[in-house]
Amino acid sequence: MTFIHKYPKAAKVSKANFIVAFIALAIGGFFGFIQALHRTDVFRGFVNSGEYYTLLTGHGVLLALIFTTFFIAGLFVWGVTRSLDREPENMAYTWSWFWLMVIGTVMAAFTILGGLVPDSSIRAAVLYTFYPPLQAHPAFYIGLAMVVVGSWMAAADWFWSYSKWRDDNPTERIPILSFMTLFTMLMWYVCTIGLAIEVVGLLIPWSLGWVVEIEPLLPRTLFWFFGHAVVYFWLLPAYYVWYAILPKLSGGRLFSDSMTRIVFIIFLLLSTPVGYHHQYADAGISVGFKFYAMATTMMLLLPSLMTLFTVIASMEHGAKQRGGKGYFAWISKLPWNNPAFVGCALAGIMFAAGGFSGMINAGMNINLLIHNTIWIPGHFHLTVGTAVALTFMAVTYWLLPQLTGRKLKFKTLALIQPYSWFLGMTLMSNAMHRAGLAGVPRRTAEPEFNTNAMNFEPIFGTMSEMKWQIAIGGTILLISLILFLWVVISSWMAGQKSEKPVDDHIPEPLSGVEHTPAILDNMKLWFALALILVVLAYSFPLWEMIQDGIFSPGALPRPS
Ligand code: HEM
Ligand SMILES: [Cu+2]
Repeated sequence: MTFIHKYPKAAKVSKANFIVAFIALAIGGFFGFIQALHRTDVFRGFVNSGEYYTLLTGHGVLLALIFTTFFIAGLFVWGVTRSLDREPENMAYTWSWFWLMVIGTVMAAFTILGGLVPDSSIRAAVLYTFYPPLQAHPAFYIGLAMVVVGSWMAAADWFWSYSKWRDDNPTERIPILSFMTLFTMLMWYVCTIGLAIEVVGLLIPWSLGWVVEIEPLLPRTLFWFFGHAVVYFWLLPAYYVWYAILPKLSGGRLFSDSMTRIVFIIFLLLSTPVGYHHQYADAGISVGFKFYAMATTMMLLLPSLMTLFTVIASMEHGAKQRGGKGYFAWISKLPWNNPAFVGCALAGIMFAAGGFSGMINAGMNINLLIHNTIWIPGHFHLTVGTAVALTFMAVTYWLLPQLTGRKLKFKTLALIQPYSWFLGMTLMSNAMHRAGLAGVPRRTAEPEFNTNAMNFEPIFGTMSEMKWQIAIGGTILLISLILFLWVVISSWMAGQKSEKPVDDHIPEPLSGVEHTPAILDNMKLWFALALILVVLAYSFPLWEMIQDGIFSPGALPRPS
């Protein structure tokens, strides 16, 4: 018996979410490949430079917003169902949030792709941050709003299952998979408040022409209220996999239940108040508030370092069960031939590298050196583009058999896939970081390497070498993506049917829930604290903006 035999209804929901996620991944990834060739001047025949921004918007929205959200929904349906041992409470309700998100996605995608139709008035080349004064067709914002409302309903679905389970199990501790899900979604509720106010209060009325002018600083601030926490909305499900599944894949057990819970609580508390660290270069926000955001951001290093420790300790335990010895020699005993393990492990290594460049982004003064350069895409292709995306791909190799009741096909190709993603990303991201240090901007269709107007002087290597690394890296990534889709589609369609297509048992943690203080499960307490921290972080700067005249059209806010 595996998941699909025990919970056929939930399996269907998870699979439906995964289908949408993988379509978004396929289209978005293909756009990424075109971008990598176009902006390096290696091949510019796919689109013209005006259309580049349409592709870039499609790439950012489809990958960072749609692929992630649908994959996370599929993963959480699996985890909540399994850990509470119950199917969703009401299937009509469950399918309604799924379809709401699908319709919203189609609307947003349609407006973006409209930009590729000559003379079309439907377009949305506003990039995935959609800052005014860039304006999209109203259906773009309405579609995205539907996706967010759908995700709120999905979270409510999981809280609903949880409360029913609680009625039947009044004294039990929240099972760890559900704990991680619920805390991630509490954080999602907090941070999407900013996005909802921005989209519903400002952007939709403005795109419909009901409001003539809006001051860019306010939507930018509301966007980043959401925009930093959203990175944890992507990352926490990857942590979920690293905490709950990776130890098992390494042949061991999770090191500590309470450490896991503490990490998720810290993320709930600190993810939202730090949004200003994306606005270090924005005028109109006093430097003191930016400093506060920097300090809280640095505190967020703590739960990531705790994760590093716990995950490596769990892997070491696994390797030692398999006969590993010594301080480092155990590493060779890890299952380096299991694609699900390899993908998660390589994703973790990339995340450590992304953490280092992230610290530079987070430093208020050093940030100015790399602000809006291609260093930034270099950074987030390590974090969301690999730590998250590669973990999701890898765990699919383990989840898909459970959801379909079929064995994985083409194991060798599946094994090459994470290694090739790692290689492609090493090339592309490394060169992006270095080109960014030399001053090459992000979000531009032009090669910008050796024009007469500007001469970018690298500290190390040459511009042409970096440009080729980006193009070759992007091509290897596309090949890796095709391998992934090939393995998934063929296993899904034609994998051998089996009662137990994969070992899906998850062992108990080494230090279990009996050592975990009960207060960690107090959701009301942590949620209230999170709200208080947000109010503290945002009320003073917003008040300052109002004082500066943000609501009088045309008035330029200045810090007082
Ligand atoms: C096939 C693999 C990929 C390739 C070749 C690729 C390539 C690129 C390139 C070249 C850019 C920079 C464009 C510019 O600033 O002018 C970019 C931007 C971006 N990529 Fe990727 N990428 C890939 C995968 C991913 C994944 C998996 C994610 C997220 C899950 C992602 C998220 C983003 C985002 C959010 C942007 C910024 C868009 C913007 O500035 O509005 N990419 N990508
Ligand atoms: Cu951030």
